[in-house]
Amino acid sequence: MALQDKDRIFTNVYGFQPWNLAAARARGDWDNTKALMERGQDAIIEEIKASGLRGRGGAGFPTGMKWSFMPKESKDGRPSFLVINADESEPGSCKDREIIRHDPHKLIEGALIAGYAMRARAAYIYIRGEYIREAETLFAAVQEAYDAGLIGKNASGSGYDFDVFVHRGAGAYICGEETAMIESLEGKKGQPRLKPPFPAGAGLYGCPTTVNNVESIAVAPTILRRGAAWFSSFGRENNKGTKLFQISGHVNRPCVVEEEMSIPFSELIEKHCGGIRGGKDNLLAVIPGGSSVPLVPAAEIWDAPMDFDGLRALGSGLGTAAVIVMDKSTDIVRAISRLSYFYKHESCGQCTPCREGTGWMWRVMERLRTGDADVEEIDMLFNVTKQVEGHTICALGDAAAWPIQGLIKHFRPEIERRIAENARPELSEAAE
Ligand code: L3W
Ligand code: SF4
Repeated sequence: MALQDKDRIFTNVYGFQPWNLAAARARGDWDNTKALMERGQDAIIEEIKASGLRGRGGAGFPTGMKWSFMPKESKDGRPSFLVINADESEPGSCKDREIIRHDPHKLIEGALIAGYAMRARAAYIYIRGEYIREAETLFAAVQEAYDAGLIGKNASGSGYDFDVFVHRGAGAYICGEETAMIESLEGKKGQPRLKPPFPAGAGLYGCPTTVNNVESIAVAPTILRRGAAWFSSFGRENNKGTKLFQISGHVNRPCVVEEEMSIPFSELIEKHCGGIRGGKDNLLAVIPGGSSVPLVPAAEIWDAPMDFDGLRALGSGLGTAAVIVMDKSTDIVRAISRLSYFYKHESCGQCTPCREGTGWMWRVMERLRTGDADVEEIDMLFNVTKQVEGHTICALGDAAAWPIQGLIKHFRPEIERRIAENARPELSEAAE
């Protein structure tokens, strides 16, 4: 059953009301935050664990468990930090933008509560450089929260001191990777670190740090107010809660919508997007989780539950729930080749399989696009993706490999057709 309005967390996601503090308070934000904090740090973490919330930035790591990795006692006087990932750069992903535009106080209140639970001294919100207006809103909302005594010294009257800093990125996709983000915050070139150590052990300035996505933090106050049982009543085992889906591409009404986790793809599209452009039979394929996950052909996606396990079972993933819909007018080889160019462009270059492999994969993809390749190169390209996947410091290498693997797995005949037509142009002329 689809989500009802009363069960939506982001009630201002379309900006029908102002984002400011007075309007946010009228929507229930900052309502006796002190009482939430008085439940105690461990109780807050247990409630988030019990809710089943999994990270909303792509990896789906259990949020409460991540918070529990943070030390309860400071070692050598080192502070702990919360870093909030607002570097939303995944092609197709635009949900964190809507939260910051229209509901920034949910994020700031969530930062305080999460930061308090993990005993952090401050939160750093790292926002992508291209989000200029959103950054202005965020700076203004943070200032409102300081002026009202909600954050800063004795935040919300809790006796806990907590600062929130907003830091603007400079347009590099890789700074969305958590350790590259930490490097960038420290003023260095944004390049991922080897893990372990994970940030909870050694993160920002070498101090214990948790990096969470905007949506993961912004839902926390509502989960605490309405209870873990309420949140976990949505979705199914291991895939709980509500989720912001972002549907772009060939649907009649692209949108961002909060829905129940595990909603079938068909219901998401028919109910909120006015259906596929040209009707269901015109659907070619879908990239269901942002460009870093493999595409799924129309026949397989239609009835699939939109959650971590349902999409993994199809060889893809939920990622950030950025659903890219492609109808039969799409040149699918060109589309994936364009994504290959994106990953080549965004590779930070510090590991060889990614630095060399992304360029190699893109060049072969371009030859497949034009049909100017040998048929053996399809398998060779697949082998190259396997040499890159799992052999790099961060997940960008995997992200560059998986879309190509999905293309070859599901659309090999289309690639072969192009090569054959290029070798014998009279075939395509005869077809015209
Ligand atoms: C302590 C352990 N902490 C894991 C933590 C880790 C991180 C989180 C998940 O990549 C994915 C990527 C993109 N002790 C731990 C531990 N952790 N084991 O858990 O870690 P991980 O490595 O599974 O994922 P990741 O490196 O954070 C994120 C994918 O997301 N993605 C898109 C991303 C784009 C955006 C955006 O634009 N907003 O987020 C789409 O699929 O490919 O696979 O915090 O420290 N033993
Ligand atoms: Fe940089 Fe690519 Fe290596 Fe990630 S996989 S660290 S982006 S070179």
